[in-house]
Amino acid sequence: MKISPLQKARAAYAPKLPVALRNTAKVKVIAGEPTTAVSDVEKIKELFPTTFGSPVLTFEQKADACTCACGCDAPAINVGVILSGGQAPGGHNVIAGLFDGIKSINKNSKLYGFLKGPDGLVKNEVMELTSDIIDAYRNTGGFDMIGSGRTKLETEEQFEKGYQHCKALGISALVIIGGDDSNTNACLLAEYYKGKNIPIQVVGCPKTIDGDLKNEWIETSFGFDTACRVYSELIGNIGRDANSAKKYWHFIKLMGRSASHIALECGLQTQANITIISEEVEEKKMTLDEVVTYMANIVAARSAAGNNFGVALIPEGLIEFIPEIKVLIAELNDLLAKEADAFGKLTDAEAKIEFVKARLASETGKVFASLPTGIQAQLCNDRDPHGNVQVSLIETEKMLAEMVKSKLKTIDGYKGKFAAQVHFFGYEGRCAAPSNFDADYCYSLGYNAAALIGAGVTGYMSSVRNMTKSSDEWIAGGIPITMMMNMERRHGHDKPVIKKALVRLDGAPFKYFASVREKWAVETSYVYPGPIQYFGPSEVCDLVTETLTLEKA
Ligand code: FBP
Repeated sequence: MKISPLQKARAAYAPKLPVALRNTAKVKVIAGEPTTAVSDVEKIKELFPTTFGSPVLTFEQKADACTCACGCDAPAINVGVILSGGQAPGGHNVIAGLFDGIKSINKNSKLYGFLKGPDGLVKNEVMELTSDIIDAYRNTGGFDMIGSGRTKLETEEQFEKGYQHCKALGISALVIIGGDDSNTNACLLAEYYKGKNIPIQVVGCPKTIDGDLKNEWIETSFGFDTACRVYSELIGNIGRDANSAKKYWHFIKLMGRSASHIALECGLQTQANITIISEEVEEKKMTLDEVVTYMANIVAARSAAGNNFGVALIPEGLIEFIPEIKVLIAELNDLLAKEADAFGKLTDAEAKIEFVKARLASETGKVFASLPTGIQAQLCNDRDPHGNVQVSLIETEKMLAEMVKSKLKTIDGYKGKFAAQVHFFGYEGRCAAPSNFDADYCYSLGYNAAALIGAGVTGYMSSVRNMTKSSDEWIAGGIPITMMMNMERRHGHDKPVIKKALVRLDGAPFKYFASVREKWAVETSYVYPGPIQYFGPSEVCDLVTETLTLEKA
């Protein structure tokens, strides 16, 4: 198979490891105090009777290694690994780290990859991951080694099937690489197996480009760093083009299903003129018109200074955070579910829009009427199998560009020219070759997951922290997943879930951004981050996100 010169050279990169994991035979486990949950403690305790309260674990190196023939008398272990959810740069390195980690425990250990996500476990689609396979994927982007999927592991039937399939292969531990929901389900699986004395450990690894799986113990989810660098490179290039031609406003929607971490990080890296943060819009209860007015005023102010160009960053999840649109979407979901038959008979967009207009309540009807026709049609059309509007398919960037254009006509004294270009950056960043940060972090998370398996624990998430410091100071260990949980209302039921980390308006990254955004809006102070550097001096290769740097400052 032909590979690019970069891929070939990058395969030789040796990711860094925390000191505690550098000699497996010397790993010492330090257990902290019993833990609790984020909130709803009694309920979480009741739902996770055997895994609740486990201590935080930290690995250290003891002075002496064991002296047996293989360097360690730990038995060989067979481990299964699953990639769950959307792709994120570094997934292959988690698997490579896990492979090297279990081999360092005992060279006869085996790693099995369940194919196409959690479905592979349920349907027994699996392959052994040999060193040849692992070596071909070291430091590469993508999840194509074993594939991924969005099936949720949540029913007893799935858990039992998974058990039978693991038993047949002698698998005694599963590593689930996923976001908040997948790790919540990893914990349910751990609880089920432990509660039934089924000898299968379950360990999670924090993945998602969205950056919304983080807390005191999980500093960041992997993939966020690389994805943001790819988007920021492109935004920087666009900023430079805008500043060269001086004739376009670029409206750029950035992936991130609900949280705005990606938009904030890219705004910080590139100093774009406008960065909308959904969490702020919700907090201030801004209407769509207020968001549009805010943007149009910046366009007008720049125009008054002779700058009829700019760059605006829009988080993918924005539409769901605007309170009035949230209400509209909820009403639309109900309406179209109730009137599914009559609505289903309509074929053209115009008829669908009229159908909806005639039935919406008066306030929501006004909001609907204020939207551009294309967006009205998208709100009527794009529904997922659960009957919900698929917000990621709504072209918010286009909607805002159109609405800003109209709004400018109402601004006193505005005489500028407004021409917009729209973009959506999402999939471009999800499978990029991992930056040094993600390559190191992911390899360490996988190696650390092996150490957690070696320590015999279950229901833990692999944690490597202190990542803004040199690898000699990274702290490796395990965090009980129940510790990150609270109860939330999902699809009409109260469920235990890992608390999703939205952008905190009292957090250092947002506060810094808020202190400089007015200047960035009016002045043209773009930063051009350029492409991720894989070779060269540490100051360009070993960067840490602005978000993490500000959070740890
Ligand atoms: P995960 O939360 O599974 O990591 O996925 C994140 C994400 O990339 C979002 O940013 C985006 O909204 C969504 O996946 C897109 O999903 P799909 O790949 O199914 O189109």
